Amino acid sequence: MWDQLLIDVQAATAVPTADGFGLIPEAAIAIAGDRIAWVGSVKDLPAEPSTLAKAIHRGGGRLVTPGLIDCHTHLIFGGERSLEFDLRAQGVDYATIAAQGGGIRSTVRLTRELSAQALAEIALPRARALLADGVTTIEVKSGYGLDTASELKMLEAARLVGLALDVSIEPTLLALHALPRERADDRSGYVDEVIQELLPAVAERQLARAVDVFCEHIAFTVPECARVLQAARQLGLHVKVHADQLTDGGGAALAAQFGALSADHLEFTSTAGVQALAASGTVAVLLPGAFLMLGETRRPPIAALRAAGVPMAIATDLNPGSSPLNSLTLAITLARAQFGLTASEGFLGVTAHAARALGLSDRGQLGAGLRADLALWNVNHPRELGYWLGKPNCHSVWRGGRAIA
Ligand code: DI6
Ligand code: FE
Repeated sequence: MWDQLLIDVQAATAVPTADGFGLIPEAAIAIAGDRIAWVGSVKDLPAEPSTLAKAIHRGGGRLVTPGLIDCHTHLIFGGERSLEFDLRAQGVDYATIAAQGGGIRSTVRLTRELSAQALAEIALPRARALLADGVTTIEVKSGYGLDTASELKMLEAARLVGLALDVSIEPTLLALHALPRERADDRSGYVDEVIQELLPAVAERQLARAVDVFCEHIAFTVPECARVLQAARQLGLHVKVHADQLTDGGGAALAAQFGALSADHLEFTSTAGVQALAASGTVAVLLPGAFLMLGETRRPPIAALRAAGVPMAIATDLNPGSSPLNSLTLAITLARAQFGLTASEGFLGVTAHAARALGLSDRGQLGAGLRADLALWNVNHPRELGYWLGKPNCHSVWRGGRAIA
């Protein structure tokens, strides 16, 4: 006998079918412990539903999907940078603001001042908002510490959020984000320290599953990033790259070279970069919030990614500088409106493909053996998840078989 059985729902399983969503109109989902035990059409159940499980839940005809996965966030940070948004409105661009001491480094100052507990405390409402929007897994990057102790503190804060809230936190060490002010004259020494001190400390304490780098003219060069990615791989960590956001710096090819789980942003990625991603099986993570808030005009090469069969994921990139976007469903709509993704691409981008961008094979779809992370929605069709702008459609959220929101 199953523990729980959810009926009177329409399921979008994110298991590819001709409709693009893996729809099951009159679905039943059986749960055993924290896992899905069975998914199918209610008429294919082996017996009368009430005889099959200890608890029967009726979904009131709602849509059920996998719990959504936000595969790229900078959830942990001190302060906010609304003033910079105003500066950009007055014509000062992101790179200039960064060069003048604003940008990432200003968040670093505020983040260094706070304890792990205080950082977790101010991140909690942001995590709760994601959760209320159907998200059950949040990737969280460090990268506003820029010294070993402060980076470890950020990863600890991410862990505390996961303890305080019923949500899966997937921590990523953003090892190269910006050159800290105190190391302005010592680029190679800083990269050495990241490799010799920070990476081993994180690997030893198992504080992150992946290492990320910001490969960009205002951040770190391809050779600098390559050194760090190489070291990360040697420590057995996954890698990711912030690639080609503001210029075509070869970031996608770099990600592919190191077998990265994902290459993120990609606005300026060339055809060769797309081919490289396809060959390495790297997921393209699209970040429409940063595109919108930085007033970008150059779109990621969606048609080429699609043609090459590169899986596309969508994430909030939630951060105080370029993307203060605190809703993953809004991110879907923005990706669809700005980049021309189909409804199915939007849906898979926050479910199956987002799981792949994190190297997680136990979630992102509704299927037997996978985690029972579910979201129920007050909508008629999964198309609507990437259609409304800011309308709260999420009815309830389950994580590991338990109703949590
Ligand atoms: N790319 C981003 O989107 C964020 N970091 C990065 O490398 C922006 C971070 C910030 O501006 O604070
Ligand atoms: Fe980012």
